[in-house]
Amino acid sequence: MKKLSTDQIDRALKEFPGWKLVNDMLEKSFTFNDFKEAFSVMTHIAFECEKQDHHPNWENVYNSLSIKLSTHDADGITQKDIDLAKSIEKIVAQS
Ligand code: HBI
Repeated sequence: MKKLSTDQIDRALKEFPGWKLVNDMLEKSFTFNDFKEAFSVMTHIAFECEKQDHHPNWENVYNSLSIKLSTHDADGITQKDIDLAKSIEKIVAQS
């Protein structure tokens, strides 16, 4: 899978606000009402990750969830990271 250029990433990120490119990773933090909601969203995301065979670096502290995406095989950002970020936005919007 080919690494995306910064321009390509910037263009893709225009579609969904809040994601930042930091140290070659896409990252965004979310805050939920409580731990149960955060963990429920994480569970939905986890199943989507399995479908896409693409997995985040993530940290959950009570009702907060921070997600970082990169493609290990490409050592940078690929379309797989953009696609997963889109799916995460959809899942969070439905929570
Ligand atoms: N998840 N973020 C991320 N990056 C990868 O390169 C990756 C993955 N999940 C599974 C996966 N690659 C498989 O294709 C194997 O390379 C482990």
